[in-house]
Amino acid sequence: MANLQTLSEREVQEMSSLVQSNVMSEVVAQLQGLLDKFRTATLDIAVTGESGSGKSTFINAFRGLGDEEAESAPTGVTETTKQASVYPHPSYPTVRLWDLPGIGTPDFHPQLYLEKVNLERYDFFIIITSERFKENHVLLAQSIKSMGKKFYFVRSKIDSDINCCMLRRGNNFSEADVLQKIRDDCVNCLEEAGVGRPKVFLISCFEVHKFDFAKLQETLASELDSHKRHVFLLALPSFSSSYIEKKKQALSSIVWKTALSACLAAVLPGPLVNCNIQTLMETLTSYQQHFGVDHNSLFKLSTKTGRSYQELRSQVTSSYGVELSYQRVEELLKQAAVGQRWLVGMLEGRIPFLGNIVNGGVSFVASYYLLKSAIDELAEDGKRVMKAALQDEYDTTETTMDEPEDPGFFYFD
Ligand SMILES: Nc1nc2c(ncn2[C@@H]2O[C@H](COP(=O)(O)OP(=O)(O)O)[C@@H](O)[C@H]2O)c(=O)[nH]1
Ligand SMILES: [Mg+2]
Repeated sequence: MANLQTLSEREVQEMSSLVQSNVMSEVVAQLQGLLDKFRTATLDIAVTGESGSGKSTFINAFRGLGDEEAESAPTGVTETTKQASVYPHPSYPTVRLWDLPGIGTPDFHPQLYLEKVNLERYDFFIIITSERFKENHVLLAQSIKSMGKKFYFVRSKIDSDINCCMLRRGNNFSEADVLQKIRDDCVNCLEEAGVGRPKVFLISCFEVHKFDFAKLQETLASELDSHKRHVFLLALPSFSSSYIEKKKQALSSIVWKTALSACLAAVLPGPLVNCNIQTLMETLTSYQQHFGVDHNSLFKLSTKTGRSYQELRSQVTSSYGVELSYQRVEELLKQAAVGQRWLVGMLEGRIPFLGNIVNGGVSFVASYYLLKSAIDELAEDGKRVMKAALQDEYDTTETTMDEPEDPGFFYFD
């Protein structure tokens, strides 16, 4: 069950100032505008490197796809195009990965290249190599930096390196030593070429749960601003419980805004009446998708992993994982309202009228409690589903990450 103590002092204060300083319709408009920013935030990630370095494979792995799916970027093909190709994330189309033309030609000119691929379009660049970093990588990184954008160095196909060493060295083999050697080599190469204190992520697109793939994603998330970070975190694949936790944190950080928006909209006159149930139903449906427990996600996962749909479905045991109807949400909301008297009391004391805004027996407290419980319980469902699907491959280590910063109510930029 959700712990309502999570409604922090700061959140109550923000809520109080917002509600007291504005007329209701303005509050609703501001809240909805703010939530829309989270929903519609775009993220454009450019992936560049030499032909054959693994750009297209990386783009597929990042989007949670294999190489052979309908929406996958073609891999193992020689690049002929000079244009960037765009690949939206299958579930979060505002997160787009761009497959950039190869940079290997001897007459490579970074500035012209960046103009041609339209540098301004991207939030940041991933520069991939499957061998040593060369002059072109460094020239490109310097140009990207001089034009005010960020880049990250990635060394791909680490699984191949490990396998080669294992074959060559037999029992004398230490994976940690091989990784350290590759890392040192990459860093030295870049330092010699004039890149100060480079950070290099070692990855395998065939074993994304190993090496630095998760670290790369965490680093990218931590360097994005709050709206972009929100959509980025939701787009992370669910193959480890640590990623599911991050999605949970991202959704929890805006849950009181979502609840407030739904319950205030319902007390305005006109066509918005009862939109709280509708909004809550839509929100709960989106939560099911975020945690991969809706019909479509389960079906896709079943096809991908060869586990039966029924087996995966049976892992979804929370009351929020069912098919949602208007009546069902109303019922859940009524249940949520029971036993939350203390919070109603607290809010009434602090924010007059908020605790008992009632529309058809529904209040902010019940909406908040419903959404918070749903996030917690669907996240647990999501973990059980992934564990059943991936079995030994499922990573249960839970790294902690600072809660995404809440932009608050007074920054409507
Ligand atoms: N072992 C291994 N092979 C990879 C990895 N990433 C890509 N490849 C292979 O490298 C080849 C080139 O990959 P591709 O993504 O088409 O490279 P691109 O030309 O940069 O887009 C393909 O045969 C991929 O299967 C990886 O992480 N590990
Ligand atoms: Mg390619």
